[in-house]
Amino acid sequence: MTTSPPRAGVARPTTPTHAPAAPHPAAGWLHTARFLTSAPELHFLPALDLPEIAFVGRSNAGKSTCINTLTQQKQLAFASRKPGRTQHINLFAVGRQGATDAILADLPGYGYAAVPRQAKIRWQQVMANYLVTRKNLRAVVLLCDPRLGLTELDEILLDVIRPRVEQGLQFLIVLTKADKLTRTESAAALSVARLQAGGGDAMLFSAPKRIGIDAVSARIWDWVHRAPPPTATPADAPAADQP
Ligand SMILES: Nc1nc2c(ncn2[C@@H]2O[C@H](COP(=O)(O)OP(=O)(O)O)[C@@H](O)[C@H]2O)c(=O)[nH]1
Ligand SMILES: [Mg+2]
Repeated sequence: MTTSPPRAGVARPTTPTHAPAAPHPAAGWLHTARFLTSAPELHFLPALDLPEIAFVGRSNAGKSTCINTLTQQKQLAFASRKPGRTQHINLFAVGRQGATDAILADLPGYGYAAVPRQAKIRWQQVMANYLVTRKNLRAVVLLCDPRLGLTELDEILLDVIRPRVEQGLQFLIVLTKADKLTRTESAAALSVARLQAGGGDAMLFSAPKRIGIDAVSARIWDWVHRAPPPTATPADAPAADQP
């Protein structure tokens, strides 16, 4: 039997072997993110009973760009970058209006050389206090420029959260600006970061090349909608200063 060639300009109907995959709900869900509140210290933040995902990293690591890319909003993370607000913890609500089911927390960037010493020390206290005692913290995303690798302050942060990671706090290193690396460099940076992540994971990310956006979005969605909450919260743990 012969088949006639398709006429020019007329697409031959094809039967797809697989139905097109339904889009993952993570992207649409993250797009609902909106500014909730901003606070200079932990005790000014509202106590919330929703899983919270904290974004941390040194200044210039690409944290604002990552949050804006994941939420598909050009100004979300930059909107809070008003003078005097740079050292604040900014919270964003996620979920349909009236059905908020998670919080994104944008923590102040650290390691910026021009910041006075007192401000650096204050930052470390605010950050450590938040990471150790924020009850509803479900996961930490550490943004890292793989050309610099983890810095001393990143290592301190890892030490601070390690006990909570052992209790089920989720942890992910996002290697930003992956477009600046060759394939070989990316693979090497990823395996180093996976070792450094301890109980967590690492992923490559690039805003302009759109690398890792779906994977990081899906991971955040899973933390909120699939992962079991940590086994112990700071509320369950005995206070350190008790006999
Ligand atoms: N090439 C490239 N540059 C990026 C990427 N993400 C951020 N940047 C750039 O890195 C600089 C710092 O980014 P920003 O998001 O403000 O970092 P933050 O200080 O951690 O919030 C800016 O010039 C960004 O344009 C990326 O994925 N690829
Ligand atoms: Mg920023």
